[in-house]
Amino acid sequence: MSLLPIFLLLGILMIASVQGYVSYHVSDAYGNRRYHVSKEFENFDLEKMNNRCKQLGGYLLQPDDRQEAAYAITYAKRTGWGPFFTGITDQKSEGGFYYYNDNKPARFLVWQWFQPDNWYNEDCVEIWNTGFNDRHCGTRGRYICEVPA
Ligand SMILES: [Ca+2]
Ligand SMILES: [Ca+2]
Repeated sequence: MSLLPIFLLLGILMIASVQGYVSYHVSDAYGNRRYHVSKEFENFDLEKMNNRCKQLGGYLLQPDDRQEAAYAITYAKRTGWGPFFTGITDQKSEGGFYYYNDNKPARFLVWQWFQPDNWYNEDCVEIWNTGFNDRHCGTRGRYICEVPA
Protein backbone atom coordinates (compact mmCIF):
# COMPACT_ATOMS: atom_id res chain seq x y z
CA MET A 1 0.00 0.00 0.00
CA SER A 2 1.29 3.38 -0.94
CA LEU A 3 1.86 5.94 1.78
CA LEU A 4 1.38 8.78 -0.67
CA PRO A 5 -2.29 9.47 0.18
CA ILE A 6 -1.38 9.66 3.86
CA PHE A 7 1.42 12.14 3.22
CA LEU A 8 -0.89 14.22 1.06
CA LEU A 9 -3.50 14.27 3.79
CA LEU A 10 -0.93 15.23 6.43
CA GLY A 11 0.29 18.02 4.16
CA ILE A 12 -3.21 19.38 3.73
CA LEU A 13 -3.84 19.23 7.47
CA MET A 14 -0.59 21.09 8.17
CA ILE A 15 -1.42 23.84 5.70
CA ALA A 16 -4.92 24.08 7.15
CA SER A 17 -3.63 24.48 10.69
CA VAL A 18 -1.03 27.08 9.69
CA GLN A 19 -3.71 29.14 7.93
CA GLY A 20 -6.03 28.84 10.90
CA TYR A 21 -8.71 26.95 9.07
CA VAL A 22 -12.14 27.83 10.37
CA SER A 23 -15.13 25.54 10.11
CA TYR A 24 -18.74 26.65 10.15
CA HIS A 25 -22.24 25.40 10.54
CA VAL A 26 -24.08 26.58 7.41
CA SER A 27 -27.79 27.32 7.45
CA ASP A 28 -30.38 26.58 4.82
CA ALA A 29 -31.08 29.47 2.49
CA TYR A 30 -33.06 32.30 4.07
CA GLY A 31 -34.24 34.63 1.33
CA ASN A 32 -31.15 35.24 -0.76
CA ARG A 33 -28.60 34.47 1.93
CA ARG A 34 -27.16 31.84 4.22
CA TYR A 35 -25.72 32.10 7.72
CA HIS A 36 -22.41 30.62 8.76
CA VAL A 37 -21.84 30.08 12.48
CA SER A 38 -18.26 29.39 13.55
CA LYS A 39 -17.85 26.10 15.36
CA GLU A 40 -14.93 27.06 17.58
CA PHE A 41 -15.01 29.36 20.57
CA GLU A 42 -12.50 32.16 20.06
CA ASN A 43 -11.79 35.60 21.42
CA PHE A 44 -14.05 37.82 19.37
CA ASP A 45 -12.54 40.66 17.36
CA LEU A 46 -14.76 42.71 15.04
CA GLU A 47 -12.14 43.36 12.38
CA LYS A 48 -10.67 39.85 12.40
CA MET A 49 -14.00 38.05 12.35
CA ASN A 50 -15.49 40.40 9.76
CA ASN A 51 -12.49 39.64 7.54
CA ARG A 52 -13.17 35.93 8.03
CA CYS A 53 -16.74 36.54 6.87
CA LYS A 54 -15.40 38.47 3.86
CA GLN A 55 -13.43 35.39 2.87
CA LEU A 56 -16.79 33.62 2.66
CA GLY A 57 -18.18 36.46 0.54
CA GLY A 58 -20.15 38.04 3.36
CA TYR A 59 -19.86 40.07 6.56
CA LEU A 60 -20.77 39.76 10.22
CA LEU A 61 -24.53 39.52 10.60
CA GLN A 62 -26.44 42.77 10.36
CA PRO A 63 -30.22 42.38 10.45
CA ASP A 64 -31.82 44.39 7.63
CA ASP A 65 -35.36 44.05 8.92
CA ARG A 66 -37.43 42.79 11.80
CA GLN A 67 -37.91 39.40 10.16
CA GLU A 68 -34.20 38.80 9.84
CA ALA A 69 -33.61 39.77 13.48
CA ALA A 70 -36.36 37.36 14.54
CA TYR A 71 -34.96 34.67 12.26
CA ALA A 72 -31.52 34.96 13.85
CA ILE A 73 -32.98 34.49 17.34
CA THR A 74 -35.06 31.51 16.21
CA TYR A 75 -31.99 30.13 14.51
CA ALA A 76 -30.00 30.29 17.76
CA LYS A 77 -32.86 28.57 19.56
CA ARG A 78 -33.44 25.89 16.95
CA THR A 79 -29.80 24.91 16.40
CA GLY A 80 -28.40 25.38 19.90
CA TRP A 81 -25.36 27.08 18.32
CA GLY A 82 -25.92 30.38 20.02
CA PRO A 83 -25.02 32.66 21.49
CA PHE A 84 -23.05 34.08 18.57
CA PHE A 85 -21.50 37.49 18.05
CA THR A 86 -22.83 39.76 15.30
CA GLY A 87 -21.56 42.81 13.44
CA ILE A 88 -23.52 45.16 15.71
CA THR A 89 -21.46 47.40 17.98
CA ASP A 90 -21.50 50.70 19.86
CA GLN A 91 -17.74 50.94 20.26
CA LYS A 92 -17.53 54.45 18.76
CA SER A 93 -20.21 56.11 20.84
CA GLU A 94 -21.92 54.55 23.84
CA GLY A 95 -25.47 53.52 22.99
CA GLY A 96 -25.03 54.42 19.31
CA PHE A 97 -25.25 50.96 17.78
CA TYR A 98 -24.13 50.56 14.17
CA TYR A 99 -23.14 47.83 11.72
CA TYR A 100 -19.41 47.30 11.72
CA ASN A 101 -19.14 46.33 8.05
CA ASP A 102 -21.33 49.12 6.64
CA ASN A 103 -20.80 51.75 9.30
CA LYS A 104 -24.55 52.44 9.15
CA PRO A 105 -26.84 52.88 12.16
CA ALA A 106 -28.08 49.52 13.44
CA ARG A 107 -31.81 48.97 13.48
CA PHE A 108 -34.11 46.09 14.43
CA LEU A 109 -32.39 45.37 17.70
CA VAL A 110 -34.39 42.80 19.65
CA TRP A 111 -32.92 43.04 23.14
CA GLN A 112 -33.33 40.55 25.94
CA TRP A 113 -34.88 41.82 29.14
CA PHE A 114 -32.66 44.40 30.86
CA GLN A 115 -30.31 44.61 27.88
CA PRO A 116 -28.36 46.45 26.67
CA ASP A 117 -26.90 47.19 30.10
CA ASN A 118 -23.39 48.17 29.00
CA TRP A 119 -22.13 46.23 32.02
CA TYR A 120 -18.55 47.41 32.55
CA ASN A 121 -18.64 48.84 29.05
CA GLU A 122 -19.89 46.11 26.76
CA ASP A 123 -19.67 47.20 23.12
CA CYS A 124 -20.30 44.08 21.02
CA VAL A 125 -23.63 42.35 20.51
CA GLU A 126 -24.43 38.66 20.59
CA ILE A 127 -27.64 36.81 19.88
CA TRP A 128 -29.19 34.36 22.33
CA ASN A 129 -32.29 32.20 22.17
CA THR A 130 -34.19 35.00 23.82
CA GLY A 131 -32.81 38.05 22.08
CA PHE A 132 -29.79 40.33 21.82
CA ASN A 133 -27.27 41.08 24.57
CA ASP A 134 -24.40 43.54 24.61
CA ARG A 135 -21.20 41.82 25.66
CA HIS A 136 -17.52 42.64 25.88
CA CYS A 137 -15.72 42.49 22.58
CA GLY A 138 -12.74 40.19 23.04
CA THR A 139 -14.51 37.56 25.11
CA ARG A 140 -14.74 34.01 23.89
CA GLY A 141 -17.60 32.92 21.74
CA ARG A 142 -18.83 32.03 18.30
CA TYR A 143 -19.80 34.49 15.59
CA ILE A 144 -22.25 34.52 12.73
CA CYS A 145 -21.58 35.58 9.13
CA GLU A 146 -24.30 36.62 6.72
CA VAL A 147 -23.43 35.46 3.21
CA PRO A 148 -25.51 36.61 0.23
CA ALA A 149 -26.14 33.88 -2.32
CA1 LIG B 1 -21.83 49.71 25.03
CA1 LIG C 1 -25.11 43.06 28.46
